[in-house]
Amino acid sequence: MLRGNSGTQGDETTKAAEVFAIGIGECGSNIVGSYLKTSRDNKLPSRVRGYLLINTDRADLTKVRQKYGIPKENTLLYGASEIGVGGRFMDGYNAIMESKDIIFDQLANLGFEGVSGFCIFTSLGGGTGCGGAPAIIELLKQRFQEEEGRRIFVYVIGILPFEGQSSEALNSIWAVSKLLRAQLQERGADLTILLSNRTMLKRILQWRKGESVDYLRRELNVDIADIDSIEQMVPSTLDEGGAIEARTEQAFVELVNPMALDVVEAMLSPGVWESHKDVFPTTDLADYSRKLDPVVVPALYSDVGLIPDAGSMPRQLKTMIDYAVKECSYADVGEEPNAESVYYVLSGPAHIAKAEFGMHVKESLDKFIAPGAAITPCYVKYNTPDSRTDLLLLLGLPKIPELVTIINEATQLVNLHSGASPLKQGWFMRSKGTSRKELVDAINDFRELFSYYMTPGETME
Ligand SMILES: Nc1nc2c(ncn2[C@@H]2O[C@H](COP(=O)(O)OP(=O)(O)OP(=O)(O)O)[C@@H](O)[C@H]2O)c(=O)[nH]1
Ligand SMILES: [Mg+2]
Repeated sequence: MLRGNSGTQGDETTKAAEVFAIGIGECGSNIVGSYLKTSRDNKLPSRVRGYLLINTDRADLTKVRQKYGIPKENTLLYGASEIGVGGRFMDGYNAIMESKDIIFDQLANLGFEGVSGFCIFTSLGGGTGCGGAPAIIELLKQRFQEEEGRRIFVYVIGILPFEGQSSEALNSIWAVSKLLRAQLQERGADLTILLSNRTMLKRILQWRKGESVDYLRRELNVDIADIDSIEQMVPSTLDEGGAIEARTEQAFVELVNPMALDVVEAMLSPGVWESHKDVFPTTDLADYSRKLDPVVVPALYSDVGLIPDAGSMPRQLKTMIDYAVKECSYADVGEEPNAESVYYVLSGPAHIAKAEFGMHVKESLDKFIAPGAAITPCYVKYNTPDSRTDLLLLLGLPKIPELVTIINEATQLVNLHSGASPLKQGWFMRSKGTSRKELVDAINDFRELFSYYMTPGETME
């Protein structure tokens, strides 16, 4: 009997997709590192076979190892500089390409052969991760799809910058455009999941007002009178070059990282085997990319107070969806995201996480999606009556108003450094490692992809 049970579990585990996690650069390494530190028994969920944290910055890698207790073999220093690439993303891109062999050797030592997919964690505003992520994806796709003829999925969990980081806005635009263009050649990310530091910070400040004020007051040793003054801090801590003061940024990052981890956990959850839960239909990480558009914004509403006995369930579900879309998204999608696809995961006790509610969920989602958009449900039913109810929404290609700000910040920066003189244009090569043209093309890609924000014909020359 016992053997029979464990046999079933074993079969389940081998059937379902296994993934490998890669954290690249400082942000990517921190996110994976803090995930490990906060997860049960310091272990990865059963579907995650292994992980590797890589960086071009020796000091940052050492810091991450110490902070999160990461074994040495799960980290790799690569590239020529040892001090990072300072936001020069083309150097980040080239460093991966030049270190292909040592990266793949280490991945092989950690058992990456045979996995179904990869999750790459990175910021989109730096250099090592922003430039390195598209490069490593190209290499992984080449290796598995072109050389072995085996399809793999690659997800990028990309962090958009805080407000007022114009140089990072430009990097982010380049990275997303690069990932999408590479996808046309089957060498890009299958899903780019956008989490925005500015939105996460906004949410945290709203939800945990008192706690956040106390924390920032302590960390920054400043007198914060109320929540409004924190919201003013972002602009007021910008120096003349437009960069947030490092200390403030660090404090913000510590505030938002737990929120980033929650969504990763929620996405993995349906595929993780647990004795007291049923998932319908069977869902694992690989399914998301089959049903969603390539750019995704998640929304996570945790601990939803749904009470079937207390009044109209359709109305309660509608309130839940409204709140999730408008208040719980990880990049602000505004009131009318007009998403082109949606995946939802409703988890909770048996009387709540049930397919019968699907019709109402669908009706409630209607005003947030484009006509004809596909909706894919998943129910995670816990056989413990007091389990919490959570709703995860994955919105495929939604409108993202904050991208307008990002596009404008990036455009301003490009204009600032444009001029007839080659000396002036030297800025692009010096600080990004690429030409002005490549950046202008990336901005124009964005304008087209998210064209609903732009007036027609508004492209850069
Ligand atoms: N949410 C979150 N954002 C972070 C974290 N660390 C850095 N960032 C953000 O990431 C961006 C900077 O990117 P990094 O990850 O530091 O850059 P990198 O990939 O190490 O590249 P270089 O330092 O340029 O070599 C900024 O927008 C930071 O605010 C983190 O732990 N969590
Ligand atoms: Mg770095």
